[in-house]
Amino acid sequence: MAHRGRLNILANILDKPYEEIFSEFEDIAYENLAGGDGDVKYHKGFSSDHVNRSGKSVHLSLTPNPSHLEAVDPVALGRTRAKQRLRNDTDERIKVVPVLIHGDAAFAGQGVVAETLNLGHLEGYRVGGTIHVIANNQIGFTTAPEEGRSTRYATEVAKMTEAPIFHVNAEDPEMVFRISLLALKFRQKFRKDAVIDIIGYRKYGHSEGDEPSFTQPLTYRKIRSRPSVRVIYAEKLLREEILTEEEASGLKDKFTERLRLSSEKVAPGAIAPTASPFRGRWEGFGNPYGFEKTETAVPSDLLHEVFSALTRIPRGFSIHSKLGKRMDEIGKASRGEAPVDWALAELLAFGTLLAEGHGIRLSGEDSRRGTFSQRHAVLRDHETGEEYIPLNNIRNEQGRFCVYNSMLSEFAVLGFDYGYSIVDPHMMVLWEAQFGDFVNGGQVVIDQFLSSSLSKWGVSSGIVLLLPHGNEGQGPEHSNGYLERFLAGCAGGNMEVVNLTNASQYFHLLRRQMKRPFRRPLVVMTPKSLLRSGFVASPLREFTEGSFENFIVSRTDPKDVKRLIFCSGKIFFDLLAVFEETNRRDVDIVRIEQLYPFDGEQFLQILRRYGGAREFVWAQEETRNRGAWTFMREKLEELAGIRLIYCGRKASPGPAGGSMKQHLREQRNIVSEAFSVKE
Ligand SMILES: Cc1ncc(C[n+]2csc(CCOP(=O)(O)OP(=O)(O)O)c2C)c(N)n1
Repeated sequence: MAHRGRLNILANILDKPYEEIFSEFEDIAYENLAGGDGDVKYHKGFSSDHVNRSGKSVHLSLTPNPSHLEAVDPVALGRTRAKQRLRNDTDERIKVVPVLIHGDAAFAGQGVVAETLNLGHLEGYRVGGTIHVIANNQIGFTTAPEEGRSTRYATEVAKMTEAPIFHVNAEDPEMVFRISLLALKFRQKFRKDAVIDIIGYRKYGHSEGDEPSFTQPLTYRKIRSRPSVRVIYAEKLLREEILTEEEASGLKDKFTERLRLSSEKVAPGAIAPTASPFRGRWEGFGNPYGFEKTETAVPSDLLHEVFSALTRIPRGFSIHSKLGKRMDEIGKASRGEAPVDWALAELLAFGTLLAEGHGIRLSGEDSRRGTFSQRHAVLRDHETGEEYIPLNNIRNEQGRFCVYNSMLSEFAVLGFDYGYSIVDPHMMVLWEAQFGDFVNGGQVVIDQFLSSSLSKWGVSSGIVLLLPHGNEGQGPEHSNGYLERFLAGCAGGNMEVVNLTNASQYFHLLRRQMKRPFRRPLVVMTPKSLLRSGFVASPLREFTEGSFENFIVSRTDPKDVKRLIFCSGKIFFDLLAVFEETNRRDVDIVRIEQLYPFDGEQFLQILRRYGGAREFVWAQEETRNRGAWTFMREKLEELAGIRLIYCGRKASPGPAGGSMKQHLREQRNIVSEAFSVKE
């Protein structure tokens, strides 16, 4: 919900104790936060069980939301869908109902509203209808309706889903109540959205303290002389002889007394500690980030069980002829006759996790086949169009693999998947960008939720972002997953950012994500042209032994090394070509696979092995103002007391140029400089 009325909802609908709310006003509750920086009181979530008069219990849960209006909409829907799954409510979707409370200006103005309306009825994202309540006070901060929308009603956008829209007078509480019931019944019966537009006014200025008559003098003159809804309603009840004067004022006095008593209780130490957010399914996942190695290798039997599921095609099912070749490749890899490429490593990670009982949800644009035709997670019968998902046919008892092609949106879909990920730590949730740069459209979700929700609200997520990244001469678009932006948001072990160079690393990374006693968002810069390349492919034994490595060094004998080249991701292969060609004994390349959290201790241990190294180079293919350079420079120089020489593209407004020739020339220059440049 929006900010306005939030404390009211927390106190009166969710029964959040007034003492707790008052203590937040006094800033006392900060002492009780479960770590992190916290947030202002009107952004926080809360859950409670409400027992009605007939003794039935309803669990109510308010999702924490940032100030960025409407950004929480898809998050709440994703959370709803995950909760429906946990309650086996995936057919009817009537046990968990999402309710979104909007402001009128935000509902008409924010594009994510339309995205969310569109999303909520698609396969993979369906929630059985959302109830939208517009707290329509006919103003947005100081902006009048005619300045804020081109339509008469604030609710026009909802017509796209053919939702019924009820416009109700806010001064008639009984009508609001009746319409709310009607909307709920409609939603439960038809499993579609319903919109309740409650039209009223804002009594005071924006944020209560503002002076509203600077901008709306006439409206506020009228509002000041208007009796409040409480007074209007009390008068009606008096007229209808439902209440007496004494009862009406008694109710008011009782409530004021309750507030007074609660506020008196607020003193340091008087408040019960805030309950840990790591309860229920999150029990045991409240640990801080740690670099301990996680066992992620799998027994050969398990690996082969997944291999055979990947190549087993149901009798009579005809696959596309080109996929027959892919099946042969998988067969060869399973026999150790060919290395395992990136796409196959991913399927093996998914398959082994599923066999171990984890559910997996992968969503993104064209993710079922894969943008680069690499994944083929869903096969289609070439004659009938019927679909078959090999990963759902590994063994009888296994987790379910849910893979969806999303609608063409990043904001709402990433928000939805993030919302899904905060419900169940045992389920793996992945969101994939078509190309890394489109993550732009989901930036609000990244800044306001993904990177900061643990610190602000104690809300953990293990969501995985797959962002195709790398300069390949394709021009300014399609080259960059905005690595630098993720790194700029890193602090306090809030998320992991990796840029990997081989398939088995990816396999161990994905498995590690589900095997640790904490959850953090994981941002993976993924390959494009290298997806099927032998460069990143790994031998089979690397899947049955070993684990994820933060750093990879090339030499076993570092004593002759005078120059160390640090890099991350795809540029390594260009460096490697020269390294092998020139057979330089005095140079080594250190791949930094996990950029954040950065294991400084392990890095120093590696550095100590290269006691003779005097020159340190950072090589990257990204432009100087992008990639990991600024982030790593400060880190490495401070940590190790070294000076780094930069070898990479010069700073530029765009992430890459438009010419392939220029791209190749620049790539060659970076590499030759990395081996030869002097400070
Ligand atoms: C995306 C975004 N832009 C701007 C703001 C600043 N802002 C806070 S409240 C508000 C007005 C919102 O009006 P409305 O949606 O009608 O809700 P109301 O505050 O009137 O309840 C604005 C512009 C914001 N919080 N989020």
